[in-house]
Amino acid sequence: MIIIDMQRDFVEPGGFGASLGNDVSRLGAIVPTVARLLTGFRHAGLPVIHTRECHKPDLSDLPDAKRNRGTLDLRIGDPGPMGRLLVAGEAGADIVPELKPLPGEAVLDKPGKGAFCRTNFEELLQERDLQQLIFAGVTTEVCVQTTMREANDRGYDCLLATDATESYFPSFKAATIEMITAQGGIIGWAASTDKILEALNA
Ligand code: TIU
Repeated sequence: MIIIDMQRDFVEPGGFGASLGNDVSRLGAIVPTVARLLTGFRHAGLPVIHTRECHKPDLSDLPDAKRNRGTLDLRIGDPGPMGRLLVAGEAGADIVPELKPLPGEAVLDKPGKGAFCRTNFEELLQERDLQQLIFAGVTTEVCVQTTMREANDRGYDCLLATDATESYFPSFKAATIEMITAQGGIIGWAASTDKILEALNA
């Protein structure tokens, strides 16, 4: 199970997602569903990898092209109510408490939207001998979809948990699920948390 960026910065008021002008309540609403899926994976003894989109405190891994986006009055690295926006070690960069990683679950910090870009994600997958990846997290069309596309090109089978992912834009989530699964699974597949748990328990 790959849980993408379930961080306070995206899910809670006062974080990076809110700084971009988004209503974050849609994202907070999926936390119990992601937790249910996570519990299923933990009970099945299957590997879990958590990712966090965040930058080094000196912002040396933050390209100007990324910093100079959004509402420029509050940018990545600037101080907000949960610490500096999207900076490693700050409260906002933490994974929400309900999904706190257990010891033994990898936590991958990534400077980009996709988890493969400038990280050791592929090594983590290879060390665990993983071929089939089930994705949850936020946001569907940004970090989740980018990572699924990168994984698909690297030869992994990808499945998106449709009710354990969310976007600030409902139409973007729907379009993402459609475009991933179109053309016989051009990027991968999609299934509900209930269906995935049913398969894990079978
Ligand atoms: N803004 C938005 O929809 N997403 C991000 O910036 N990052 C992730 O998706 N994690």
